[in-house]
Amino acid sequence: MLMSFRWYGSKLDTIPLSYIRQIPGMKNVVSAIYHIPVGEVWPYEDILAIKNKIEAAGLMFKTVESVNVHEDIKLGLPARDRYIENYCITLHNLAKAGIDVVCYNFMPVFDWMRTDLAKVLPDGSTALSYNEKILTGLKPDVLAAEMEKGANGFELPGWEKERLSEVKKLFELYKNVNEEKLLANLKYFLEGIIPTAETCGIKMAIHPDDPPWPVFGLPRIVISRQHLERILSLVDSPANGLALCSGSLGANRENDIVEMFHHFSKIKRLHFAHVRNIKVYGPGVFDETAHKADDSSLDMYGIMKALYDTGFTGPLRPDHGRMIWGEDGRPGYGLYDRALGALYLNGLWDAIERCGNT
Ligand SMILES: [Mn+2]
Repeated sequence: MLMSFRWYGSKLDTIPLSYIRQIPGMKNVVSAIYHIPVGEVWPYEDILAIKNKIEAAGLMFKTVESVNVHEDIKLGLPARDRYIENYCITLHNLAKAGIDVVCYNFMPVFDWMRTDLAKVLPDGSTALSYNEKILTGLKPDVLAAEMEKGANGFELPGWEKERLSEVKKLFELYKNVNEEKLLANLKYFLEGIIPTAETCGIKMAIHPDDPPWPVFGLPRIVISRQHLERILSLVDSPANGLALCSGSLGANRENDIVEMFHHFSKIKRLHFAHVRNIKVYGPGVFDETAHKADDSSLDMYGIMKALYDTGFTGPLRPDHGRMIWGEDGRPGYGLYDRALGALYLNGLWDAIERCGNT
């Protein structure tokens, strides 16, 4: 297991790499190139520049999250071939710089979604939260505007301005795309990029849809064990793998998270782990919480044990955190609570390892 921390680069992130380096057991940084528009090639020099910064701080840069997939690929439009070609060149450039895991998602129009970016929890901390009831009757562009307002002046990952200005047009285009069509478009994309990933030694990791159910009537194809199995079978290659995210998949209590981590890690198709806790109040209602089990719904110990037992060596990050101790930052991506999350997971791992070796 390679303990990792997401960082948005020196221009966009408020957290210095030197602070990340001080989190006990922190080894690897997960980052991306943010100034290149979705669909265009990431130049090797730009990747190298960020890698050099990270390594100068005493950390590794082995994992990219995300190389986003252009909507034309998800929609199956003719321009997709050019974007797939660009994607392959980006993979080559990343491999040349030593990256071996690339995360992406295949969610139409919106990336992850919440209805409150700063819900006050009983202890006074604030957290990302979701309540289906709030969404009912809300127009997609109104929600997009709300997300932007609540983002503290930061651009949220997956909620880039150029994408959101197109919301209405995109909904029109997605009218003819159902689950099967979206899956066929994913297959086409994977057939285009997996041979390149294989050649250059990159493991692709698809992130589950968050939340794990359809929103605004848009299709979702990465929300259950059956969906994940189906995606792996679209192109049966070790390079076609998963980024399991406990907080995303776990919002649907029918998903057996521990079993999923165990199974997909055992068959060596789990390439990236996002381990965070949530408190689920009922279908379609949840808050993001601290990793500790006291007031949350998911079995963090069970997940870490599943990873340990199956010999998981890939990157793992604590994913999101709450805002605590007066910290002001990008919702979900402050320093303090994510550092606590990493430490909690490292503690579990150490204990499991000690028990496993006696
Ligand atoms: Mn995640």
